[in-house]
Amino acid sequence: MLKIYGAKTFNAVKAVLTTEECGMEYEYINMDFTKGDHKSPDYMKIHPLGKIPAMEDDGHPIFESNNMCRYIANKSGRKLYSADPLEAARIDQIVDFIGYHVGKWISVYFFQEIVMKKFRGADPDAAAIEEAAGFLKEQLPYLDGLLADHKFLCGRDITIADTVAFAMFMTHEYTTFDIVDYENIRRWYDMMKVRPSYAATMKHFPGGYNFD
Ligand SMILES: N[C@@H](CCC(=O)N[C@@H](CS)C(=O)NCC(=O)O)C(=O)O
Repeated sequence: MLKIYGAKTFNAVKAVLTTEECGMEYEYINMDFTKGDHKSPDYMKIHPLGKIPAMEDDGHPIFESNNMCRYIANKSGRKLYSADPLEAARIDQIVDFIGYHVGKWISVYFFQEIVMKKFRGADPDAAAIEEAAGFLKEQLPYLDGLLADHKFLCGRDITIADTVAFAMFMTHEYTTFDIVDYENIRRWYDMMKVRPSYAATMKHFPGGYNFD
């Protein structure tokens, strides 16, 4: 059985949401950053850098959340992924676009307005947020356009591009990042949120990314 080690972070949500969508059995192990669970010698055998999330499949350690999602999808019989190289590349290009671009900038809001403000008691860096907002303004219309033509980011079926992106977009509920100008992203987000996988996932993350 899969063992997923997570905490309240979007990277952990990606992995659990993907597992739920794929209908795979798993055990969720909640890691407490404040107690240093992620730096314990046992956990460092699973993730050598002591980062969250990570997983084990029959004792085999796997880390990096997008890679975990792809592995889970492949293992499930390629639900949410594809055996066809071209289809797989089309899914991966959106996963990478989220990882290297859109998600990177959404993370700035998460870091500044949740990590810095709530955990470190510091004022969010307005210039960093403004820079992120500028890049998102350039990048989000592309995703909105994809969703104008399709129900999901890569077509009519849900893929790991959706689960990876959704976990990042959840940030808009807890920070000043907003998607009000993107009608199709909003529709997709609301549709993803009523899927049974979301409710099942959020049992492990009570309160979402809110740490009040
Ligand atoms: N690229 C990695 C990021 C993992 C990561 O940086 N996790 C953070 C929390 S979001 C962490 O564990 N930070 C604690 C640390 O680095 O000590 C992934 O997608 O899994």
